Amino acid sequence: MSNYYIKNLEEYFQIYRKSVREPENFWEEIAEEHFVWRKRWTNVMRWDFSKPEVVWFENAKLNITENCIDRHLHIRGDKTAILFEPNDPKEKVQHITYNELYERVCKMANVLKEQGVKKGDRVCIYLPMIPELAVTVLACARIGAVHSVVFAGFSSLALATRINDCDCKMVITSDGSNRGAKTIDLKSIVDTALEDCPGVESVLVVKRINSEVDMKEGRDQWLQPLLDKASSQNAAEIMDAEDPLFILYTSGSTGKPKGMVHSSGGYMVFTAYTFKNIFNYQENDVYWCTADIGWVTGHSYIVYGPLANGATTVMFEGIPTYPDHGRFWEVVEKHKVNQFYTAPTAIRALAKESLDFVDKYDLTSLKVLGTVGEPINEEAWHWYNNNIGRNKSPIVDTWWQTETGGIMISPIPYVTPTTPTYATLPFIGVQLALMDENGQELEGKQVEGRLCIKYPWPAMARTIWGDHKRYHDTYFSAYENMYFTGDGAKRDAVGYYRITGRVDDVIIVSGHNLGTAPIEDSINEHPAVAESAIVGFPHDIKGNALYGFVILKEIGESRKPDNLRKEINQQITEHIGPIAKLDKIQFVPGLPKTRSGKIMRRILRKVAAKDTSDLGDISTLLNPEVVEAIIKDAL
Ligand code: 7RM
Repeated sequence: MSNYYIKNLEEYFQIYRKSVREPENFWEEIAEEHFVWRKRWTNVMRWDFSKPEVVWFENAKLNITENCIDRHLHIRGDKTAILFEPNDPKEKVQHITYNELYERVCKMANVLKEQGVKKGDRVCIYLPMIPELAVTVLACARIGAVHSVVFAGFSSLALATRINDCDCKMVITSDGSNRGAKTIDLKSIVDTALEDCPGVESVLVVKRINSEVDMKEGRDQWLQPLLDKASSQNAAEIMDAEDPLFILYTSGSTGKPKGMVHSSGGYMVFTAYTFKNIFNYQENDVYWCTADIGWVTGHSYIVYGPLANGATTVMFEGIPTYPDHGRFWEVVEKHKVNQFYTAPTAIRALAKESLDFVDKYDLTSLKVLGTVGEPINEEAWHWYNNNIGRNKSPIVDTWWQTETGGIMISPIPYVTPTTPTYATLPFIGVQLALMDENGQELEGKQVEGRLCIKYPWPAMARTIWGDHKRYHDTYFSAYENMYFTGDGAKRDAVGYYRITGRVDDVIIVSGHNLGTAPIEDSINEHPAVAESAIVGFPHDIKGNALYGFVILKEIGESRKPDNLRKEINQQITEHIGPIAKLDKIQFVPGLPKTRSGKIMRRILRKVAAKDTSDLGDISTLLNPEVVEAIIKDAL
């Protein structure tokens, strides 16, 4: 795998230029040299963004698990593939070698088959960060079933919506999960969800916390006895490069989540190639991404990207603050972690605590640090660089999305000089554009606009499950022949990109995408609520927190405001999950609206940020008088 690494900046520019001038030749060489295919493609790619239609490695056949597991067995069968670090630091660590991973995935694949899961069927995985999660994901991929992992912090309602949207016939869950000092009853959340999921025929349950659970006769089974009986050999299903590998839901500007559909071949090539170069992974390194596999970061950079490179990937069940604020650094020391990839929100939370939690540990193994999920602020960047990287480990600020499948903008460590808060340069093969509001591309340096992508890349999502029109309308209709990301960005004097944040109705809280619409829908279901609008406001740990402006019905006004606030948050927790709770709720007499009835969120954002000196032009409002009342009572 010689020419797999980018060695210096000159080489980066050289390869980048080639990837733009001859994208097909470029990706063909990568695909040919670094992966195993059952059958070669007849055509590298074709595309038409007006439909949109994108095909990579047309007619090629493969199974991604042969690339992530089988092909490593004869060269690194005894190497640790997954290093499991439990929530409780006193519980034994598990080193799962490639040989063992092969066996576990094959057994699980055979169980799924015996239970009637077939190629193309959707399987919902609702599991905590335990090895079974990675094993189940891979087992689905092995038999060609489409996995839909739902983050185990989502509520039963959110789970039910996702199960029904893609007609999952099976759910895999556990009795419960460990989170710091708490345990969560996952099985009962699943039971509640399944009251509204008539299509689910069977539930497999992993034992994790040994809690009492209800097992529904004819539907629910413990997983372990099934695994014990299963064969440890399984012939991988041969998949088309364009066959869907997984569905992963992300928030949108309507209440319904979007099930992004990812391909098998292109996704594999791009996640593996980005992983190797962006983390500079070397054969004996230990790599740790702290994300949950319930998010895309976990799919691409805990499971598929690292395993396709034969890496050792750490899976951490716990939270950064348990048993204390030193946990991350304790784990780095314990496993001699070389690459560490986390979210700015975690860095900010830990930066608030005493440096004693850091200084106790030997962090000299670290070679590359990464961030993802939201813009990192200057202060957090410096804290990370000074105290964790000791000014020696480069920080890769990686920008990408659930929709892009893999990292799109990032420095290459030891190659691209970094600038705090800048994601820097497009990755190889990624053609960016900044657009102004009139649909003109902004050329040259020192410009700011909406971030678009001009040309397909192998890991881009192919559609939204069951709604191709929405895929087109959301991403390909704003600008002709371009994918619109929903983010704003600026390009500086040297051509580096800095992401400025969302320009649509998505708010990033602690690195998680939250759509305003589903949260507002949830608030509005409260019997005392007439209407609501939520906006983000700056929060020193979460990046953004949520501020709700709520109009009450007559009946609501006689009730204690704090009780109502609690009830509203309780309801959001039930509908979506605790991540979507509001930090502040202000009861207002009205919402500022344009003549076409659109809420002018710009004004609400200023109120929430306590910055109302310049509200801009509010003369177009239908009800300008309401603005003053809102400002007067701002929290
Ligand atoms: C990987 C992931 C996507 C949104 C994206 C941005 C924001 C992600 C960065 C970032 C600034 C970054 N997928 N975002 N990475 N903003 N700098 N390095 O997070 O689908 O959950 O979110 O996250 O707004 O559009 S995601």
